[in-house]
Amino acid sequence: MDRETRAFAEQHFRDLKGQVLGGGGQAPSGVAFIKEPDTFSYTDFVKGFLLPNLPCVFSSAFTQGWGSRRHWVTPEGKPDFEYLLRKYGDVVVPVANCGVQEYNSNPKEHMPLRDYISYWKEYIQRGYSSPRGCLYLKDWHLCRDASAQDLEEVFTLPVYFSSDWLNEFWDALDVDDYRFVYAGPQGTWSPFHADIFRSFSWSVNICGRKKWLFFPPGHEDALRDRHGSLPYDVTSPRLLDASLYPALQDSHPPLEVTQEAGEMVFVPSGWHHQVHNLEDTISINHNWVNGYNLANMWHFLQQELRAVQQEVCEWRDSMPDWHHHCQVIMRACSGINFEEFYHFLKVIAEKRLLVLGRGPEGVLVDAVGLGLGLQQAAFDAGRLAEVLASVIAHPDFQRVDTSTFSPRPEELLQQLKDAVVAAEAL
Ligand SMILES: O=C(O)CCC(=O)C(=O)O
Ligand SMILES: [Fe+2]
Repeated sequence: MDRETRAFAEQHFRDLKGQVLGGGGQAPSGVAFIKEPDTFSYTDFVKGFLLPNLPCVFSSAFTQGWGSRRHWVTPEGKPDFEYLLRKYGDVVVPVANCGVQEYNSNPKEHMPLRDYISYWKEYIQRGYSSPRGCLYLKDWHLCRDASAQDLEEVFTLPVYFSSDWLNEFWDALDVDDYRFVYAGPQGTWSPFHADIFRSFSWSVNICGRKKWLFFPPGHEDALRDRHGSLPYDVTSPRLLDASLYPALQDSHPPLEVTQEAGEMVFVPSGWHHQVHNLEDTISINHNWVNGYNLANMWHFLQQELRAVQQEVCEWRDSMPDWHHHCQVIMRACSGINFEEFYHFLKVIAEKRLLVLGRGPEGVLVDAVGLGLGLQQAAFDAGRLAEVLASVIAHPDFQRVDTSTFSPRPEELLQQLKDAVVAAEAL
């Protein structure tokens, strides 16, 4: 990030006055297609897509050099099953059954990739059907199963997506990540959803094609049924039944995108989407959060807590540690609670403080191994300070026992504020 981009982004957030990135309201008439890597800078991405929170598609020229595009694909553009078997046949992968709805997703089982590929080959031979149903390999954490050297061969993180705090945090803890491979025959699909924690995502087709149906934030509300639930499949004819979906006449058609082989889709924060594989397809998908959508994540966590509190409100007066239980339930349902969110902010903030504290020479040494420039660190510190201030002011965070936290949240906030002031001159 350069100085000018930082100034532009900081002004954008000042103008928002604490509101989250939108992209809602009037739907754009189409999704931009970016052709030329040489003429599209990080600043162009920030101004055109990250800040306005709008989707876009990058041409296959952006992923030209990726090893997976050479090795995982046959000359005919099909998945190279033999290569994948040799390389990853024994790895156990998660597989969802697209034909079975369990709440708003599909039941998952685990099997060695070898077995999934046997299934896939047989599915093709039988003319794209199987008594086992339509199985989709989803959320395979390849980065956990392959060596770093191997991964260098697979893909290169595009600069546009390089500020990725979710994976930075989980890598620091060494427990999880949000980097996935999806693979499945024509007809596999992902039900209607918005991404975890209102993260951004990016998705590259290594081979095959996907159809994306996008709804800007808020537009999903017109698709709710009479109980307020979101549909599982927005293409279902059930949605035309006005007694089931009373607001449907107010809905807008989705923005439709066909993603070709090698192309990269940017999914903005809080946009609901549904995705269909139009051919046998393998993709790499990452979820990511950074200074641009951090406030969206925090906003989402507050909504999640309110939903839990509403759900269990009848025990509020009779249960002494009701608030604590709400946090426990929230963690079970959403994967994170307020305490863990603070921990996330802390881990990310401390690295920025280290870089900023060291000054320009420190960045050259970069012993934190972040490749984090001063302008990026300064921007991040500003975003962290804004959201941390809001966390500290939240009554439910004030109920969390922070006495053992190091540093204490107020201390961390002060450090961030000091760093932001010191970084103004950078
Ligand atoms: O490719 C798919 O099936 C789903 C991808 C997705 O939802 C995402 O990348 O956010
Ligand atoms: Fe998604």
